[in-house]
Amino acid sequence: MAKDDIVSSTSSKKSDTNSKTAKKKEVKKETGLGLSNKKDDNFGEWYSEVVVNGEMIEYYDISGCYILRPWTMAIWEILQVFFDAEIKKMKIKNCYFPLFVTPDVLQREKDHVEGFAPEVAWVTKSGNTDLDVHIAIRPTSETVMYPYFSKWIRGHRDLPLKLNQWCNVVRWEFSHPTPFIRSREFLWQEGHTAFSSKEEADIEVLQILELYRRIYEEFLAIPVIKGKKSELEKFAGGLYTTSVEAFIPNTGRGIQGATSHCLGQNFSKMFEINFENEKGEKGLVWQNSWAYSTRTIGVMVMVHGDDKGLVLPPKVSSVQVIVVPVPYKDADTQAIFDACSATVKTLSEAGFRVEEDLRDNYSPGWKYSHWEMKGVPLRIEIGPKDLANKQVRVVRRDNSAKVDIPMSNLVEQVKDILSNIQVSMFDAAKQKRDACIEVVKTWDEFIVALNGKKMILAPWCDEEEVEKDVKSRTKGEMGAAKTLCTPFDQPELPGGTACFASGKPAKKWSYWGRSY
Ligand code: 86X
Repeated sequence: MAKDDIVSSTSSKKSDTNSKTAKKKEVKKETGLGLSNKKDDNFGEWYSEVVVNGEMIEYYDISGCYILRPWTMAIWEILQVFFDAEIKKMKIKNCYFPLFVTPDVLQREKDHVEGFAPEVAWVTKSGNTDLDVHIAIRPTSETVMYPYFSKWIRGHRDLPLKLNQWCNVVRWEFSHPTPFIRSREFLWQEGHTAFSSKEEADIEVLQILELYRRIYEEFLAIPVIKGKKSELEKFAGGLYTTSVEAFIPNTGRGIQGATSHCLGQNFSKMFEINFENEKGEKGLVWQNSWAYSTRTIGVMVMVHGDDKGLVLPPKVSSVQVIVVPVPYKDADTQAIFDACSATVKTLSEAGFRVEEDLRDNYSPGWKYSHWEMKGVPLRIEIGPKDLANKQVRVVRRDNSAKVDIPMSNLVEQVKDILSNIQVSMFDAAKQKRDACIEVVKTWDEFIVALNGKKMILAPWCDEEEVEKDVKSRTKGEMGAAKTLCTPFDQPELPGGTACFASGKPAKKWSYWGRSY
């Protein structure tokens, strides 16, 4: 984006076309602002463009790897502060294990690694020398951590052991990479806990899942469904998997938002994580593991973004309010700038994240587009008229609503508007998501709904063979349909209801659809 171009384009009158679209294109060409793809027309291209133009991501010269810019990291840190404080209340402690794993340790739990092996990245050299023993880069840390669980846990007094780490992991995926959603390196937290009883482990699985729900619903303003994964879709190394599932209306795909697993005693058998109980009897610990990743941010962009760019929920936006001076030709520019700075001072003292854009080489209109692209929830404009009337003009990013508010009442009103934005972004996303949910009873209805990009709620016999059959009967260019989850919140299932796919007696309602 060349600044000089912008200044000349806004001051010169070389535009000679009346066509609105041609004019728009010209602005785009000269300023680099605006998106050339529309969300509803070309979703994939729109997404790539919005994460870059919104200054969240920069592409890197390794496919599937992305630079996370400050605009992204600020969101990640807000989620991190929340989650970290919550798990500390649960007496979970942070730690850090090494990035590298020996082949030995990686393969200790063969069944767990087998299917994933092609995704593991290896260090094979130091300088020009081939390493005698190649070293793997962690794709997840079960095998890294559990040998030490075995060492550290002796008796019941060593339990529960509750650890978490904030780190990066590498999975060398070969399917189409997408910023945040499927990248070869990503950031996450991984929690790993060990208990003396299954009951304690079961409770924690749901406590963590509730925190994941809150991240999506309370922070990112995205509705999710809590539920249990099918045997086919669960983490194969574990006993059962719970998840929060989100939905992307534009693509008609479900997306796993975060997972909380009960591992049962599978890993404690493999890694010999034993303890002696009060009666002196030996037992195997019960384990959980759970994670959410930077994928959360991609889901947020996909759900809320629009044709003007990102739309950030106030709770996670690093800038909640942007103040823009609007100095007309003969106005007292200094007085307007002073009013902007005073507004910033008042709002930041009241605890809002607020910035002013006083750059003199950009026009107000350019700044509006810029901060809209970056998704700042609220814009405050201050011009000569506002100054005279002791008011500011406030413009919402989510619905473009404009109101004038008296400077005397600034803090209270901004607070109300921001919390209103947070709520209405969630409500709008929920309304859109709910409109995509289709209840079906038969195979024919299922196929119609699937082609209509729906998230399908269907009665199911809960047989693995039937799920495999649904997968193979729906596979094609768009990818096969599978179960997303069995929601904990089960609608009534009248006796005699048949499975939509097999016709056998249905055991439960499950969500089905294509997914990421
Ligand atoms: C599954 C399971 C589990 C701790 C979580 O979902 C929460 C946090 N881990 C992760 N998974 C793998 O086990 C895995 C293993 C290898 Cl070797 C790999 F290359 C990729 C993997 N991907 C996922």
